[in-house]
Amino acid sequence: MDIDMNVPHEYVTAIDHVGVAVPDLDEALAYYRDCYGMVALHIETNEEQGVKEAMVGLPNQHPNAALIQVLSPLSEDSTIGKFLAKNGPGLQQLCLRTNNLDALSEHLKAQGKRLLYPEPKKGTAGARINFVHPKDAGGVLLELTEPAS
Ligand code: CMX
Repeated sequence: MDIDMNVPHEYVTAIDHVGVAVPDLDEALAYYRDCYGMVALHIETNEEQGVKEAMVGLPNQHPNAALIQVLSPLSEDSTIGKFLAKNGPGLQQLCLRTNNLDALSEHLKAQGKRLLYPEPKKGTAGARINFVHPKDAGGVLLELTEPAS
């Protein structure tokens, strides 16, 4: 079968992570460690997104394997704070990795999909990120991330 390398789906390279909203980051990290032997591979505070977050995985996993992003709110009126108030703890997002966020964004916009930000914002470890509105993504908040090189 011939594969057209120019079609937009070639811009999606991996399932990067699933994001889980939690009220208490340390409690959540203890849960993943004690129950599954998973560890925080990266922790950071992202003021713009209103979160303290951890990327959780297995200590020796493949560098490209999908992770769990544990998201705790910096305040009650942050996105995660409001999500917790409305839904309680749980799955908040699915994130796809891309090697060309700009091209993928243009493709999605041409399909009538609403991106939340007119321009990408800063995500985990300096990645460029944007989101597809859950109403345009099958009821799932879909993050797109282009990792920093
Ligand atoms: N997953 C699925 N559906 C969701 C959702 C989510 N996480 N968040 C909201 N929705 C749905 C709601 O159920 C609601 O549907 P109904 O109208 O049928 O009830 C609709 O979307 C609007 O919901 P809302 O409660 O009014 O939510 P807001 O408009 O306040 O916010 C959204 C929704 C997606 C715009 C907001 O969550 C957002 O800006 N997200 C992007 C930023 C983000 O998530 N930052 C934290 C993570 C940071 C990171 O990953 O780095």
